[in-house]
This record gives sequence, C-alpha cells and structure tokens, in this order.
Amino acid sequence: MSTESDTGNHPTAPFTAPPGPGTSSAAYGTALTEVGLGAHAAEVLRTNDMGGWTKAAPLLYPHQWSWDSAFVSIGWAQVDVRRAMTEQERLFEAQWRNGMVPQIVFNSLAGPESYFPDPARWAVEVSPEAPVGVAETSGICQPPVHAIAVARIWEIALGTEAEEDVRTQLRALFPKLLAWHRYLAENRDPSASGLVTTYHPWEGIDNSPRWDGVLGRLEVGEVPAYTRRDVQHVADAGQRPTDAHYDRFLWLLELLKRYRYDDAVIHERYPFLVKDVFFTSVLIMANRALLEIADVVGATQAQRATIQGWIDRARAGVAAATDAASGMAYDVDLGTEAPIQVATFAGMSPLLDAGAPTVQRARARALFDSEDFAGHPDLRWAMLPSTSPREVCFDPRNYWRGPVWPIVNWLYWKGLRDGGDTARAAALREASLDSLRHVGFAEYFDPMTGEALGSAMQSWTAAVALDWLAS
Ligand code: 2M8
Repeated sequence: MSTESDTGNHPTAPFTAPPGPGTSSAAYGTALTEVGLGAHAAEVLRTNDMGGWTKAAPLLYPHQWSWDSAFVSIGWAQVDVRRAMTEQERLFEAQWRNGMVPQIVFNSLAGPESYFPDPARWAVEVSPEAPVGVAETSGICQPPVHAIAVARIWEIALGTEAEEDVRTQLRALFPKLLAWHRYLAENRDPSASGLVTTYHPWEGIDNSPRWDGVLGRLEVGEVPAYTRRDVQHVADAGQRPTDAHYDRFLWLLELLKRYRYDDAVIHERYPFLVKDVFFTSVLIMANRALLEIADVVGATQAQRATIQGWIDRARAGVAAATDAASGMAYDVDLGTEAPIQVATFAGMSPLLDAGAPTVQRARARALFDSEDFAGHPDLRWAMLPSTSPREVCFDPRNYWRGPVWPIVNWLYWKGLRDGGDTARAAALREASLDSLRHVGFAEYFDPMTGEALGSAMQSWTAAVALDWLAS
C-alpha cells in the first residue's frame, strides 16, 4: 500500500476547498457552471490521491474502499486513463486467494487512530485466504462495480494513444475480475439460487432499514471495547449509524473472525445471511461489462459461457425475488426465509440489468417515478432517495435511511440508459448534475432540502460528476 509520503498529488492551480458538510445547498454561493463543476471534481480526486490509489474521503475514510475505488477510477478516466487503471490494479493486489476483493485495503502508514475498525480488529490472518504480507485488509467485500468501471475506462481509452497500454493492463486484470465474480457466484451462493449472500451491513449499505429485522434478532455477545472514529469527523451524529447499530456491526465482525472468514462455515452457522437483490443486480451489470472486456482481451469461449451462465442464473434469482403484487425486488432473509419488505432504492434493482425481462423492468420503472420514490412531490430533485419517503423509518438526514446518494443514482442512470430508456436516463443525469452544482461533492444529501451531509470532498461523488459531465 502506498505511503503518505508518496501522495503524488498532481501539481495544479491552487485549490479552493469545496465547502464542507452542513454547508447549505447554496454551497458554492451560486450554482457552479459545468466547467467549474468538472474542475472542482477533478480537484477532489487529486486532493484525495495517494499516488496510485485514492482515499474515499479526506478524513472520514482515509483508506482504499473497494466499490468507492471502482467509481473513483471511472472519474479518473476523464482525467488520466492510465491512472484510472492503476487505481484498479492497486486494489486487486489485495485480492484474497479465494477471489474476494476486500471492502477496505488499509493504508498501513495511516495508524490505528485513522479509522475504526482497524486491521487489528479484523485480524484477517486467521484466514488462509487472506493476502497476508501483501496488504492489510478487512474481511468482507462490497458490490462488484469494478468490471463496470474497467469497461468504461476502455471505452474512453479506445482510439487514444493510451489504447494499447490499457489493453495490456486489461489482459492482466481480466483473470482477476473473473476470479472475483466466481467468488461471488460460488462462495456467496452455495445453493446456486442466483442471489449473492451478503454477510454484513458494511458490505455497502451500512444502516439501511433493509437490515433492521435481521440486526434486531441478533443476540449480541461480548464485543471488545472500542472507540468510534466516524463521529469524530461528522459532527452531527444523527447523520451516522447509532451506537446500537455499531454494537451489532462489531459483534458480527467477531463472529466472522471466529469462523475464520470461511464462507462454508459462515453459511452454516452465522446469523446475518441475506440474499441481496441490489448486490446481485450490480453483479449482473458487472458480468455484462465483463463480457465486453472478454472481447477486448480475447477470452476463451468457455470463459464467456461461464459468465453468461452467471448472468442467467442471477437474472432468474432476481426475478424470483420480485414481489408479484408490488413489482418490488426484495432481499431474502435466510434466517426466516422471508422477503424483507422495506421500500428502499434496492427494490428497483431489475432496472440495473438492461437484459431483465421487459415486464419486470417496466414495473420497476413505474415504481422509480412513483410518489414512493423519485416522483415524491417534496423532493428537491427527481432523484432516487436511499429509502422511500413514505417508509415509516424514513429519515432524510441519516445515512442510508433516506438521503440521496449520487453513486446510486449513477448506477440507475446507467441501467436506464443501457436498457434503452434514454429519455428518463437523460433527465436523471440532468437532475443529478444540477444537484451536484448546488450541493457539491458531499457523501450524501437531504432529498428534500438538498443539504450536504456526511463527508465533504467524497471521492466517488466527484467521480460520478466527471462521468456524467462527459456522457
Ligand atoms: C460507508 O461505509 C463505511 C464502512 O465501510 C463506514 O461507514 O465507515 C458506506 O457508505 C460504504 O458503502 C462506503 O463504501 C464507505 C466509504 O465511502 O462508507
């Protein structure tokens, strides 16, 4: 992992820091022009650049996060296509032997005070699969946006002087991407249901109400004492998960460690096993992208057939998890075998799969613009909030329980566009860019007021702004 001393921040004009969290929606005094937005976004990436990898955010997230870094490389592609590929290469250096790409690759020089939980708490060396001696990582993973990012980088590199370099990098990365997707299709789905099992809220959507039922059933055992670092950076703790959530997150970590991060044992004994429709739909989108990369690198017929098989199985899994009455795709709680019927952004996951059955997509599309979601009359912008404003647990300021996350909207924008719904995709892009011009590159924002929340200068928010500007 890179060091603080080789931050490699590119020499640029003096940087005026974008406004921080809590800044009103008139974050920049007046809304930025397109040029201003792009310049600021690139500056956020440069500021968070550690020379080969990018911090997810300057203080709150000072390490390399898996799906953040995938989005970040999409942003880098607009600035420097080779640097975009390096971001992915660095992440995949920390890939586990079983193919898993870890949620966090720690900057070993940042010190234990920089973020909690730190490598000592994860103690991944208990697993024979961990990349011990190569990188310090956490022991779980996040949605597989990587192949989607790499396909986008290739699209941008095509026809430029970087094309052949990038093709060479793609050849080296392809087997790693394939191993990553195989890990998700096999280790995370031993029953071949088509749906990926998620083990932990930190696998992406931390305190989403999707997990409340499972977390509520947990009998929390002894968790070694800990100090939360996140609330030291986000002054308003109401924007972050509660302590009760953290106790449960940490108890789950203790169990994963006890089971040596062994997927077979975890599937047998562990109490947080959720068949995740969003994670699975991102994997479908990623496998479609991997087929595009397969063409570029000259993959074998057998490899292509394997990827297509994963797509077909996952598509059937998402279809089976879609509620006939409402059209919502629901996660399945393996503890009760019951669907988790909470109205969140994940319910419209079939829109992420451009090849999903037309009827299923049409129903998801209607839900998307219904008053339960992006069509709610009180929204500042017609964007998808993380939780429906009509859900009882909706909280417009608390993390994944209501705020808008630009990266989620980027995924839906891509799903709409690739599925041929170009007018809706264009409108979502417009609304998203307008929101970013007013809000800045906050981690997330209040869907009703547009108030910037969480961390400022969040890398992945800047990255999707760059991609939207160029699209
Ligand atoms: C958030 O999660 C981290 C743990 O991974 C945290 O709250 O400390 C989530 O939004 C996650 O999806 C994201 O990858 C991470 C870094 O931006 O922050």
